[in-house]
Amino acid sequence: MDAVKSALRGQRIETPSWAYGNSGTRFKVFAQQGVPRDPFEKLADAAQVHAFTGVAPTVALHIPWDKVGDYAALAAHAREAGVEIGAINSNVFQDDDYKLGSVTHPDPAVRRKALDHLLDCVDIMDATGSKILKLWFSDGTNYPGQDDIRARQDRLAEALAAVYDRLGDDQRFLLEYKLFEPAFYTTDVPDWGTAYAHCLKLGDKAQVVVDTGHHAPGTNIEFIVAFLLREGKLGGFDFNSRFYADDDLMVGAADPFQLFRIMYEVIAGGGLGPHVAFMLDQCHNIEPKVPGQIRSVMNVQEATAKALLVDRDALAAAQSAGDVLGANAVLMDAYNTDVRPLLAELREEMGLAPDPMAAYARSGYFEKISAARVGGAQAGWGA
Ligand code: PSV
Ligand code: MN
Repeated sequence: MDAVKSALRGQRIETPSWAYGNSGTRFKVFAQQGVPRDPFEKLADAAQVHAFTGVAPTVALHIPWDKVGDYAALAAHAREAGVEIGAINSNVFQDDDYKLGSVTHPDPAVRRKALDHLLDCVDIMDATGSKILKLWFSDGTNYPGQDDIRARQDRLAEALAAVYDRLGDDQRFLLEYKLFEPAFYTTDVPDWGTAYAHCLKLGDKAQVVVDTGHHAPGTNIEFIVAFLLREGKLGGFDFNSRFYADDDLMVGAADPFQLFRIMYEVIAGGGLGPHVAFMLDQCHNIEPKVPGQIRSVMNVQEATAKALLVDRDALAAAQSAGDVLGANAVLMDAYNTDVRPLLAELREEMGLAPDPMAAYARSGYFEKISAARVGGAQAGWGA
């Protein structure tokens, strides 16, 4: 039990700055009370999630949504609030120039513009101390014949190599794949295999990030996790939950069993450590933001705790004996364990309240920001 607790105490879960702003769907973005007006206020909210959970000490930025004049000052502000800047997420999907793609666009001038943005993001990493650049490209085509599939791969490879060469020794990039959307016919990085192949060519500082919402229904994500970890190419996760496509719901909400299976593979593959970044990429359309993040962090902790409880010796014995039902029972025993008392105890040992949701509600923070953050433009997904 001590080993389980120590692993849970050391776990780090990164929250995304964009989760604290208003969000919605293409149909409606819903405004909420107390929403941050700038990146500084987003960091203040993220610091609350860390204060109540004790395991969310870093915050991912999205550029240009979190553009500021002085990134060193932003990093200093984060530290004062009790958190640090985590991954820098590039954004080459919201400019009119990118209608036909960014780094894979047929026009070299647009490709140059996109690459310059990615290189700027590395400058921001230098200024903030961030070690991870997250690359997701909306690039693809909508119609057969629209562009040359192979040429687009060449352009992608060229851009990735240029970014790779710019990285410092202790920096890395994580390439994110997504099955479809916004392109519908071809996507230039549609799956883990494509991301893996590009990263493999480049070297150790290029790894794959698994966004749990970016697969076809029924995909065995834990297999992908096991494979990438074995190859040293699992750089991190964008955790969220989905019922249909890229729903961006709270991680573990739709399918906690899947999250458990993923965490089991992470642990079995030795991935529960700083070399795999556990990031949340989700938006809270209808639920309040800070508690939404706290709940997600707790969901990841619960799945991790259950996965840590798997009796690995009993499992290995059942597996080597060909005991199909016995092996499955070992896994299910761990999954069916109520780990909430264990986590409550751990939090008390860490000097935290046993129930972070209740403690946050009692803290009065929401009432405070609702009263203080009046006027100005609320931050939102895409702004
Ligand atoms: C794309 O769907 C994505 O998962 C990428 O990580 C983006 O940066 C993020 O969503 C924006 O929420
Ligand atoms: Mn993502």
